[in-house]
Amino acid sequence: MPIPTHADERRTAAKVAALIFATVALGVAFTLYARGRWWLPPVASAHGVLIDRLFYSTLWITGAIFVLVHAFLGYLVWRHGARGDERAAHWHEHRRLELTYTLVPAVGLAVMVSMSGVVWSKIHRAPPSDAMVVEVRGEQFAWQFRYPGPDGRFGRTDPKLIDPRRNPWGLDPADPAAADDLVTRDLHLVVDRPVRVRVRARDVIHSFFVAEFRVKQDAVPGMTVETWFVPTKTGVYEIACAELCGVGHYVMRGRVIVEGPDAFQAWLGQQKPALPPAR
Ligand SMILES: [Cu+2]
Repeated sequence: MPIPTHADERRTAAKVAALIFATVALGVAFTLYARGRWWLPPVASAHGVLIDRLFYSTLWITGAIFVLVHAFLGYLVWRHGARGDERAAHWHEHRRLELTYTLVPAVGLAVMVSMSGVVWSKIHRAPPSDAMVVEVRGEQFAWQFRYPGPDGRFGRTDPKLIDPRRNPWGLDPADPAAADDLVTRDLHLVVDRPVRVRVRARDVIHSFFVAEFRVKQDAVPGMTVETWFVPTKTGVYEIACAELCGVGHYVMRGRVIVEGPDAFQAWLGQQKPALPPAR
């Protein structure tokens, strides 16, 4: 068998490179075609628009740098690796070069960090005073929701009072504010109305995630963590638990229904107080 020459090796390398490139390009094309959309699900909240803008600007900035750096690396390999007998230039202490490759990325990163800081502060500022409040509770392996009822106040709860059938939320009958609390299987929200979501967990850590709202908040046992957002599109969305929480994690879904104020009031009117009547 003849020993491959340098030219043979280069031809083989070029074929492998072309094959890898074609595989990646075909993979991306098929994925886009099968999904029918470019990437993220259509955004349906006010904060989501800010997050998407930040996401894409970060992607374009880092993506452009990634391509440029690798193109430069490729050029160097092509230019200086061809003959294989050149020695690389080598020196110590090049003040200007060192300052350049330290300061330019530092400034770029500082700009991106402050861009995310602006979005973060907008998302985490105090919610508007007219926001409605709802509680979300994760448990293995379902979601439940609690509305405060006409008095606008959530009643006291106690894990010791939890009865899976009669009192799944552990509402305390001794607290008058608990008498009108509503516990529901679906989360209903009003379009364009800010909502404060109090996220809780009954057993282990779960995560309240609605992709279209770009909202993701861990549900931690023993804590009530609040987050808020404004749903901007009517429709039905999926809550997917985003924290591996046990064998049934994959079926831990909930539904969010975003509707007009009239439909919401009509639905709310049909709900019955969760607390069992006193015996
Ligand atoms: Cu879960």
